[in-house]
Amino acid sequence: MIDSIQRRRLFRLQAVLLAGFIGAGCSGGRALPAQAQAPGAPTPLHPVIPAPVAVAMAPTGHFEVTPDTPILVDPGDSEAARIGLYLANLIGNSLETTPRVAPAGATIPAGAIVLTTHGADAALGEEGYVLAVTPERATITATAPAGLFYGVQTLRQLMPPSLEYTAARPHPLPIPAGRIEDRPRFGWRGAMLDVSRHFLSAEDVKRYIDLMALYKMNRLHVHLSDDQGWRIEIPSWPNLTTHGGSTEVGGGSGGYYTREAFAGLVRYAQDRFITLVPEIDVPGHINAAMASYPALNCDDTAPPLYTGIAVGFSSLCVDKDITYRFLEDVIREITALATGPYFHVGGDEVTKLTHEQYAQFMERVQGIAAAHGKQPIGWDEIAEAPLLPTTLIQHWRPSGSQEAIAEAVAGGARVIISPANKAYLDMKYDSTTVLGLNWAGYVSVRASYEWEPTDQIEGIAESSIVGVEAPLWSETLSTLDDFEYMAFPRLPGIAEIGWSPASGRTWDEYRGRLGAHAPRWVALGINFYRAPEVPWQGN
Ligand code: TNX
Repeated sequence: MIDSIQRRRLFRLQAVLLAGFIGAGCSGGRALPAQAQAPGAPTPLHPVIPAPVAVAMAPTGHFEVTPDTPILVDPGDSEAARIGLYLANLIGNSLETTPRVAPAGATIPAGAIVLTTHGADAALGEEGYVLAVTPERATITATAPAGLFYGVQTLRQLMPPSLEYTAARPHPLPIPAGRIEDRPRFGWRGAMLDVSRHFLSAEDVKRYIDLMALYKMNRLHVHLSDDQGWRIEIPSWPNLTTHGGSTEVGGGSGGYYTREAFAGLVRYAQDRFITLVPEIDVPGHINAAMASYPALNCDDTAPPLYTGIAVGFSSLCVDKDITYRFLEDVIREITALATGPYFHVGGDEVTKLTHEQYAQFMERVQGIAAAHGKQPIGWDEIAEAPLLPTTLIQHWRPSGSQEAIAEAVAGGARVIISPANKAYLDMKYDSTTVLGLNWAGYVSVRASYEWEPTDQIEGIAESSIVGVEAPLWSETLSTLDDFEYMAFPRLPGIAEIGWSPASGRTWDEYRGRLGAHAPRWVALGINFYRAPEVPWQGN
């Protein structure tokens, strides 16, 4: 619990230091070392995205990471040791040797990087951290492993972008001296991958997870089924994948995750403090399953597989018992693997049912998710059905369901904010973008950054918002390169909206920081869109 004294302390620090990092000619702030600036771009005082709550860079001085720099962790803290190793492996890319991770002794020697929970202020919460860098040492202090991990991501962004090259090329690794105190605004900082319209391999999803982690995102929602493909093995209903997973938009060969591969994704994400949120979209968007089992259809006739991009044409047969046995099996088998607290039941774009049929069905499917110990989530149409007290509503239609959402919120429901005209990464940047769709309009990098979660639903209080999410639908995306091109540079902006304080966020300041990430993305091999509105740095 954060007591009021701690809260006041944190706010005082915020007020003082926020003014320091955002105000242009602030005292104590300093420009980053020699990096070319595009004309007209404000010089970023630091490159960190999402912007931390409070940054005070020292006017001079830095800590130099060398092959002899140890990473010291609290004795017996195995999570801190694991995070230390993650940092050591990153640094190891850039040095000839990987730094050693060791338990800290009673006195901390000069020249160390330290990860510790000792003396951490409870007001930081589980995800907050303090990073203090002096010429003698770099110390990350947090109350919990997630905070240490996020402190490591900030430290990483303060090191040269060349850190990210995986082939060893020894070079200096200075970290500018200063102090950062940070904690997230929202607990849900999500991204969604549509692996149904086009399948992404587990390796590709892991890559996306790694990129999310760099920006302190903590929820990966995976859209595992839709009309065009069923992507997760369900042993009690094997045709779902052998038939329903055998194609994708455009007629390619599709694919699916075996149980082992899916469990591997859950673990990989969890190791990076990202909770995997599985979605099985029902009762619509379900042609792949109906094509796999005639019995799921009201007329007992399986439709053909579908490889187009229309929506709204399929629905489960809500009057049949087998429909609910199917859901029970699917949800049981998936929740046995997805160990996080959520299960997304979809519920969007249903045109084949009456309102009563839809409402009854959504009530029942929420009950099945809850019976497996999961908090149900539904796209915003679900607000028109009876809700369980735990159900989260995922807002997506810029002007849809507003009244129903407001009413549900008045009744205590909480909302994930992902407005299609701002947070949908599959919207084209502008009329020249070859990939993507534009039904919600063009979404420039600026438009995807310059909005407030609390302004999306009339009258909603911040306390009713769990956070934000950036969905990436894949009707038009077939390779990881395509996914990256749409996500970068917009994904980090959504991460910042989810993490950073609303006050002080401006496009003009942000675009300078964003531009500073280009060399890092080049080093990481990200296929990003060099939007002309951003002053990209370096090569
Ligand atoms: C709407 S967002 C859909 C998806 C499409 C997406 C394309 C939502 C809940 N439904 O089925 O893929 O638009 O942007």
